[in-house]
Amino acid sequence: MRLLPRLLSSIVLLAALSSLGHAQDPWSVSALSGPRFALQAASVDSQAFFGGGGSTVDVYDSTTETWTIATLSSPRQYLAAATAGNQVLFAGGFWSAAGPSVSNQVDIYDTATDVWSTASLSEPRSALVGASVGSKSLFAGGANVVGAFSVSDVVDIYDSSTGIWSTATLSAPRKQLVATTVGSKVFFAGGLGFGTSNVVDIYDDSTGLWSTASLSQARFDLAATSVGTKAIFAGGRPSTATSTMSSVVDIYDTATDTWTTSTLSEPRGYFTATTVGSEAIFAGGTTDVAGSAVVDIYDSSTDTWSTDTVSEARWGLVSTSVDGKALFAGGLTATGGSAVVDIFERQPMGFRRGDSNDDGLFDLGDAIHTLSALFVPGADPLTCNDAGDANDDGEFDVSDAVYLLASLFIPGAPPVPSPQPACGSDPTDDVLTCDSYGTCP
Ligand SMILES: [Ca+2]
Ligand SMILES: [Ca+2]
Ligand SMILES: [Ca+2]
Repeated sequence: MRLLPRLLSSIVLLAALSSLGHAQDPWSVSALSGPRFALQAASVDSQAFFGGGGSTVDVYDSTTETWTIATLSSPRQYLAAATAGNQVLFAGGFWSAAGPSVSNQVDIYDTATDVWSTASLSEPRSALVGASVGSKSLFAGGANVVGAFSVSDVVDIYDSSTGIWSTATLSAPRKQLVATTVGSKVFFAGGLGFGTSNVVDIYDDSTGLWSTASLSQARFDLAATSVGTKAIFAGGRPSTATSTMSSVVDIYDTATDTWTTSTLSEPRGYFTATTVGSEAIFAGGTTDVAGSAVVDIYDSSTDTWSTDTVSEARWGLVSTSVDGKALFAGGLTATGGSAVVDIFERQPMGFRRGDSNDDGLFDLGDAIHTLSALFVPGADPLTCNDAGDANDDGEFDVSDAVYLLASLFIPGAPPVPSPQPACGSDPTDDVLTCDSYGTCP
């Protein structure tokens, strides 16, 4: 009768010790070759491209973690970027020093051949938006005149598999809209037309058909990204008549064909969003009183929101994701353009498979810890489910205790798969998480 209390107290102690494990800071900082805003970003394979806000394109290669520079055929701000197959495109925009004309220029970089070429939009415009689906880039809306109010409903579509350009039209002309893609569907949402727009134009690349939906609140200069089956539209400015920003988040789930809403931790507009893994990240912006460093993160694996910060408060920054890294670059601060690039990357937590109690040893205590985590009411869950997944089948269940006991005590039984005995990350991707593991560096 004395064994059980002792066993439970040692489980509690070990659980307390394992909670000392650490979650590493996912943020680091790099820099563009110079400060700029009203640029755009897109990624192909391991390369992230930050072009415009001038004529410079800063190219980040995530495999070497190095930067190189390319040049657009003309300097432009308020342009759009998208990818098509192996190609990245920068389209439209305008440059005030070049006079009051809007550009129809498209710069196309082919990552497979390392060649830049140019093309033309069917109509010059700035403050348009770019999107990518399948082998296609789409450039939608925008303003075609500088200095007077104008809006366009044109969508230029480039298919990299044929090299052919075609056009379509939005259901309502507007600029300062956003776009994001889920599967075969591209969503063009909100914007400023003849009034603030709540329109969502949806292009389905599998059918070539267009349809419409509505945001719960009309707004422009919002931010959009997608994660899993969800398209997410956040914040923005609801009216040109007031400086109040929106905290509304509209979420469309393509799996259930339903719209829901959520709320940003701080109302803001003119910000940016991108996604890495299960996390949709909304960063920076302006409250119209001040620049914001706030980051709202939606984790689709847990359906929860959390907050964080970028290293510098700024608006008009841009973002893209490459190889599990989300990069947030440039923008405007109260004192001018920013060159800051905030990089968000979850480091895979090192662990030893089978060491479910995180004491650095692989022994009977782990089988006991695994069984108590699974079956003792009130016992703490593992902080590193990957360590508990002794058979590395992507699930944490009783078969892991059986496998672990067999490998410990039955001669000839298969050993626990890597990483074991050395620390490492999970070589086989699965839905299990390892939030904390204290006995590996
Ligand atoms: Ca152990
Ligand atoms: Ca398992
Ligand atoms: Ca695994």
